[in-house]
Amino acid sequence: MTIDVRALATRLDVAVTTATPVAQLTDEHPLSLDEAYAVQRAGVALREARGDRQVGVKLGFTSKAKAEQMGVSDVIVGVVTEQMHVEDGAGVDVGRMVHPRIEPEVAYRLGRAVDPSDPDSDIASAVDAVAPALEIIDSRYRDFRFRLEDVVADNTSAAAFVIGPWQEPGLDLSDQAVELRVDGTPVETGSTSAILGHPDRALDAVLRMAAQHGIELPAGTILLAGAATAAVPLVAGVVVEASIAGLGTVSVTAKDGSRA
Ligand code: OOG
Ligand code: MG
Repeated sequence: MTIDVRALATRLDVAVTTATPVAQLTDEHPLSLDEAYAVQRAGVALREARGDRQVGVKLGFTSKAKAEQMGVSDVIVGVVTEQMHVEDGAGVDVGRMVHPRIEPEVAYRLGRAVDPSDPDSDIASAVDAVAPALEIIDSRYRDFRFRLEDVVADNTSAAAFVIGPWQEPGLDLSDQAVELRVDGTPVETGSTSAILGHPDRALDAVLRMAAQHGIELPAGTILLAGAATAAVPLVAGVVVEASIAGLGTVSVTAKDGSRA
C-alpha cells in the first residue's frame, strides 16, 4: 500500500495550527524514512502556501543527551521557517503550542549559497557567522512520543527558534560550556562537544542530509546544529536563557497569548 503523503502532512499541519496532538503516524501504518521526509516536505509546502518560507535547516539527535531523552539515535534534518523566528529577548506564544520544550543550540549562518548536489561544495568556508541559539520544539504527537519516521514527518518537532548576537566565526567550538537557565536558575549544563563531538561536524551532516533529502541552502541560511543538552518543558511566564562560553547569551520569554 502506498501512503497518502499529502493527507499525512495535512493531519500534522492541522495539529500545528490547532495545537491538538495526534497519534503517531506509524501506529497506523509503517513509514519508510524516505516517505517520512516526503511528508515533511509536503508539510513545509503547506506552511509556504500560508506565506511562510524556509530560512534555515536544523539537525536533531546530534547529541547523546537528546538521543537518550527521546529514545531515538539517528541524526535527522528539518526545516525552520520565517514564522518560527523569534527575536532575541522577545516573547514566544506557547499558548499556540501542544507541549513545548526548549533547548540550547549553536547556530551557523551561510554567507553564500551552497549547492548540496555538488560533491565539491565546501560548507565550512561558506559560514560567515555563529551565534548561541535556543530552539523550541513541540512534537505534534501525543505525550511527545514518536518513532524516528514520525518525528521526521513532523519536521523534527520544529516550532520556534531564537538567535543570539551573531559573531564572526573563528572561536574554537570544540568544547565550550553550555548552560540553560530558567528564571536565572541553571537547569541543564553541558558542552558543545556533545554535538557530534564538535558542532562544526554538523555542517557536513547538514550538507550530506540536504543532498539526500532535496533541501536547498541559499545564502543567509541559518543552520541549527542540534541541542547540546536535554530539552526542558517551556511554560508561560518564565524567561529562558542559554549561554555558550565565548559565544554569548540568548533569551526568550514564554507567554500565553490566549490569556489576557
Ligand atoms: C526532535 C528534535 C530534536 C535536537 O536538537 O536534537 C532536536 C525532538 O526531540 O522532538 O531538535
Ligand atoms: Mg533542536
